[in-house]
Amino acid sequence: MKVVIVVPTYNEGDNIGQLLPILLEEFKQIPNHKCHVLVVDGNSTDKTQEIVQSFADENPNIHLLVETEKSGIGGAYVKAFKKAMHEMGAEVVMEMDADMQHDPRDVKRFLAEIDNGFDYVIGSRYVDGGAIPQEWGFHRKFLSWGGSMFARIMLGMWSIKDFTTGYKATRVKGILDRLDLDSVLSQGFAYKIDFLYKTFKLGAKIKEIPITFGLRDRGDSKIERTTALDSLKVVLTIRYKENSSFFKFLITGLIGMFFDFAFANLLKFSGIRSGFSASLAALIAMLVTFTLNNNWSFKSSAIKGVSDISRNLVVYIFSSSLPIILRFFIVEVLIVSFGDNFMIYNLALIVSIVIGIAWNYFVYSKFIWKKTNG
Ligand SMILES: Nc1nc2c(ncn2[C@@H]2O[C@H](COP(=O)(O)OP(=O)(O)OP(=O)(O)O)[C@@H](O)[C@H]2O)c(=O)[nH]1
Ligand SMILES: [Mg+2]
Repeated sequence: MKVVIVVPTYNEGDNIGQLLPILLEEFKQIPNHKCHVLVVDGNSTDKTQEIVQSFADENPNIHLLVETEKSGIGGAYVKAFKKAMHEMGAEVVMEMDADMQHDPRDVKRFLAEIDNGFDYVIGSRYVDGGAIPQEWGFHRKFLSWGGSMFARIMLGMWSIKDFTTGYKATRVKGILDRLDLDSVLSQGFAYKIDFLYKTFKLGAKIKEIPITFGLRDRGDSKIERTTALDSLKVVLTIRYKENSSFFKFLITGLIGMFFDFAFANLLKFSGIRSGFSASLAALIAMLVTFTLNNNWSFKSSAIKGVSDISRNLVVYIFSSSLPIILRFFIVEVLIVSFGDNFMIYNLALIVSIVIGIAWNYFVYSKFIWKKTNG
């Protein structure tokens, strides 16, 4: 297969001249694949481009792509992936740093897993046999490990251990050629989390292999101060996009509560009997939330037409009332069992609110605004 190893560089003049000859030597040990290197340079101000160009002049397997402007590592990879796929005919694309932190002698281990049928091979620092530099300070260790753990929990991808590693191999056919490269959520290091998630969602066969992440011994780190924040933003954006109707449903619930309180007071003080005011306010709040849910939270499956709306509104009011009735029993049972005090009462309220949210979301999304195929 044709393999293109993409190496992003920004002022890596001290490293790239060391890496390229090692890679060329390695390629001799991988005779079953045609291996190429594509260096994508973010318009370095040092000698990186000259060094790579002189290698490219001598070796048909080494290529240089120069960005007119540094666009961040994510932006650089997107440009290079496009060139690798559309101009170079890559069947496998690899990601590798220029600063020798990724051992170039591991390339064959990645390709062996592609040969075994895997689509996406991740060089992982957090599986057995993998390692991060012992010299890293607590801060960096914590950010790297904690970041992966956070992404793992938030994205529900339990099978993956290392979310931010930069050493990978991806099959083009069916995987990279199905990713929308232009909609990448970050131009910086956090693109890695975004692509990993999207590749996972495509149903790629993923394999994590252990790698030892070395220490950068020359040149400066390009990792930006904002990387952690940017990664957080990417993880939350993915979660929001996947669950936007749930978040909108929650906000609608809060707005409903506001209407409930406002009308309960407004009606009572305009002279209507308290009991009626309270019940009428609940009904008004339900009409408001039904309208918001129909036109916003579940907009893609919005109900139209008077008869459909009326029928579903009745189901809505009925089903939304059930958790309120259940609340009576939860509060009573907990108080009888654990004592009648402020803490137990409010704990019972929280339990019933959580049950209510879960029940309502279940009924709304599965029955009232169920997704129709297509
Ligand atoms: N083209 C391009 N390459 C970049 C950019 N930012 C970083 N790189 C390259 O991406 C690779 C990874 O960056 P590093 O600074 O090594 O990040 P790191 O390995 O997480 O951090 P260190 O351990 O400090 O080296 C290196 O080869 C960089 O030269 C960029 O904006 N554009
Ligand atoms: Mg590095």
